[in-house]
Amino acid sequence: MRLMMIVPNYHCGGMEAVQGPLMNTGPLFAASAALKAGHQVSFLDCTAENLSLDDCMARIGRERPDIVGVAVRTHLANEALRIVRETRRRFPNVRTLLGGIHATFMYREMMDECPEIDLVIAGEAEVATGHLLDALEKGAPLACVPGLVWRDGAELRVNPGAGPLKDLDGNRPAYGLIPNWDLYRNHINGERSAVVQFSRGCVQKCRYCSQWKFWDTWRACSPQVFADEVSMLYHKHGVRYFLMADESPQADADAWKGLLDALIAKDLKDAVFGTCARAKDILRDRELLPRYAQAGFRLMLLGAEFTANKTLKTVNKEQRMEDTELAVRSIQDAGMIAMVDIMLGWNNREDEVKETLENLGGLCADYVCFFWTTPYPWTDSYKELMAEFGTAPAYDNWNFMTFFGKGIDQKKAERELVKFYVSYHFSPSRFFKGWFGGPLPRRKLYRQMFRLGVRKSLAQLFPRLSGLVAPKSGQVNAMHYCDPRHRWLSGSHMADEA
Ligand code: B12
Ligand code: SF4
Repeated sequence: MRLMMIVPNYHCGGMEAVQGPLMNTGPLFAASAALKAGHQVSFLDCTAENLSLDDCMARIGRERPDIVGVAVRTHLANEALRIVRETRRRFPNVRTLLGGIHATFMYREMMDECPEIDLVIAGEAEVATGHLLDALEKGAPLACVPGLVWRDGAELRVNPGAGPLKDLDGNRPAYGLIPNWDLYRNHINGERSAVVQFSRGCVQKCRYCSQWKFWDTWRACSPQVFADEVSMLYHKHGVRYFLMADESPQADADAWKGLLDALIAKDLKDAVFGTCARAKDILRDRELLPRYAQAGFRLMLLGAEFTANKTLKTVNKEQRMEDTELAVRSIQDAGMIAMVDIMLGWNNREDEVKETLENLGGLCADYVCFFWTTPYPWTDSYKELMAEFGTAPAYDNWNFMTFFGKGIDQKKAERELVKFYVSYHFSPSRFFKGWFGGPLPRRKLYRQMFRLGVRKSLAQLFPRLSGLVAPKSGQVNAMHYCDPRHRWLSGSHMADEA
């Protein structure tokens, strides 16, 4: 069978503006078993190539696949439906398949709304995609494909899933499907980049988080397999920036230490790694942090989320603001850059935004990034947040950049955020520490990111300058986003029983 994996085109600023155009590895992982079973798979990243729907259809027309598989995260859902509908209209014999976190939890809503969707794989898709293509090729019953949602006449059948994938070593992403690595030149060091994954899942259960329910249990591949893969990307494809897709890669102290040793043994000069980390793992590893830097880790992203310890407790975050502050200092002392995420709007109140900005004064992070609270339908806090916010925007705007509530004037708040960015990142002490402090690799990267931040902020404040000041690669320049073109919908999107 010929499967064509498609990433819908989507740009919204935010992390793409900071990190640059990075690949969606979901379909690459999902393709692994299918390739091993001898099926043909291709990969079309409409985001990286900034392709219109027509361009996307032209590619399908050229490749003539038997089945089109579309990656669906929440912000991609509407564009995914457009692709599916247009595929059916232009190529009636091509089957349509969806996968990804949004399709996993919201398949019923999607399939009810769009009869052109033939199939959905719910959950981790490595094993199921292989089985599905085998079954379609042999005309075998679809009931045997784990986690598959399919149409049996007018009925929707939901096959039991296989559970979390255990064999991570045996199901590595098919990076070989990437047609052009230059599409993924990041903004951090300007080099080719790859999104890589060591572990899946998280050991915490934050109430707002959309991730831990998807992955269920925490697991990792073996450090050697991961290091070999990274080394292959470095030597064969010239990748120099690696962003980890993991939620909490350091959760198992021994596995993480093994990974650092394996990477150090590879001696990948100039390789830069960025990863999320929990403050508590950083504090546990304070002695080990120089080894992180030695292995190439330069950019550590901490989810501080809230500055008020009371809110952190309410959301089950299992960390205090003091932990983040100490983790930030420890990361910097070890010669790495500490980025911190803050979530705004939880209480739908302007004074909370103001208080958060005031409380951040004591945090010495190199960069602070803000996101608006986004209540995904399958999260524990969804109902209470929606009761407060009342309305939800169209899925295109579920992107952490759009605030759902009426209690905060987003435009006004973002003007305050820009002022905060300038005063925080240009404070003389922070500026000198970042620009001149720590070892050379840290200083170099800091300066590069600082210049980028200045250019992006100028483009944000004075859009007419963006042609002059913004980087040439990538489609996105604004750090903030609120797209008035999208319709605001009333009503809620209820979680399904997936
Ligand atoms: C790396 C990353 C990025 C990178 C790269 C983005 C990219 N192109 O993928 C950057 C930094 C640019 C980024 C930006 C954004 N991101 Co992001 N990102 C991630 C991160 C950390 C890893 C993604 C990943 O590679 N996962 C590993 C793969 C293997 O998992 P997977 O995609 O779920 O794939 C599996 C299954 O879902 C399935 N599958 C996936 N696709 C398909 C397709 C088919 C056909 C099939 C059958 C199966 C299938 O099979 C895979 C293997 O089992 C995730 C969190 C996470 N751990 O997933 C957030 C995450 C995907 N991002 C998220 C968001 C919201 C964004 C932004 C909107 C934020 C912002 N405003 O900046 C932007 C959107 C950018 C864009 N253009 O789409 C959310 C999405 C939430 C949701 N419910 O949909 C996540 C889940 C984080 C979160 N906190 O909730 N992101
Ligand atoms: S620590 Fe991060 S990944 Fe883990 S549950 Fe909380 S928000 Fe989600």
